[in-house]
Amino acid sequence: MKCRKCSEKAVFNMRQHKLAMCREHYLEWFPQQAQRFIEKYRMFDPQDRILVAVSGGKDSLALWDVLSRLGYQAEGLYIGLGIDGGVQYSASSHRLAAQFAEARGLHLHAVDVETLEGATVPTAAQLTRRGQGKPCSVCGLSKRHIMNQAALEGGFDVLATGHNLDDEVAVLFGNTMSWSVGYLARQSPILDGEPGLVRKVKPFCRFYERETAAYALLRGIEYIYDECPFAAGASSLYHKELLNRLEADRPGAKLSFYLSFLRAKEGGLFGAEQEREGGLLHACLTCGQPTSAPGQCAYCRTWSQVRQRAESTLNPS
Ligand code: Q46
Ligand code: ZN
Ligand code: ZN
Repeated sequence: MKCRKCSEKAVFNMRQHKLAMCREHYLEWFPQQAQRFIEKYRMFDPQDRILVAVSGGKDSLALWDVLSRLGYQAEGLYIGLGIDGGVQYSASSHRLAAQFAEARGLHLHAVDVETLEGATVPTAAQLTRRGQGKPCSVCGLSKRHIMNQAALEGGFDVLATGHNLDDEVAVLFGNTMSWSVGYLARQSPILDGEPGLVRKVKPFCRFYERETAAYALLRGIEYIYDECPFAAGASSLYHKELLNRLEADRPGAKLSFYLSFLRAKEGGLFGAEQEREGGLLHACLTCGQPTSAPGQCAYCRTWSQVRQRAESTLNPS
């Protein structure tokens, strides 16, 4: 197969776009596409300061690489969750993110959850029994809170995450299966900021996972191959498997599902009211971040419960 642009041997074929390219042209095409998406969804401008949430995986490192190549002012944020899982997941991903930043002279901010709150995410999940011992619920809420706080405190205009099309479509499919209208209404390439909440964007939301993986590989980016050990058995992985089968039979099915959804939303499918994050918001009494829960936000409530439980385990009365 030949490259569409130069007739050299193609190294990567995208059936869904009927497009094959050589290494050089793929590495040129990919950031150009990202720039198109950034402009199309009005994500940010060159003068904006961007905080990229970096997990050490291929998507977030590829995103940071692309934004830097495009000339954006992008700094990274790594959140240490304290997950080992027999593969030193957090330690390895932190090392790879730091190595990536150092090699390119980029600035990586790091927040360690255990240093901040006194316990790792898996310990917190055990102590609170939130999510039946699976740390994903404590993990998700902690990441959202810390990302928002770091972006606001650092004076960033926007927080960018590396979610790709496969991620977005799996979430869309899951939320459609359960008709979670509130979540569907807020699923978007951009979520506007409001007082106390930073603007969030997903510049890779139209790239297939294998496209971001090919980019990372061809750019020689070293990233963590292991999934988080707690991801096993997640329904999103099952949905991804189903959707991969659909895509294999009908190339382009995922992209068209996602784009049709965005078009329907633009057409007013959910109405303006539901697009606000979490209904009526007020400031959390402890941290000041906006929350719809009475009194404290879920993050502060969860972590104060963790501290209480840890204390009563250490000093049983
Ligand atoms: S939520 Fe769950 Fe992920 Fe946190 S504990 Fe791992 S799998 S990292 S996106
Ligand atoms: Zn070429
Ligand atoms: Zn709070």
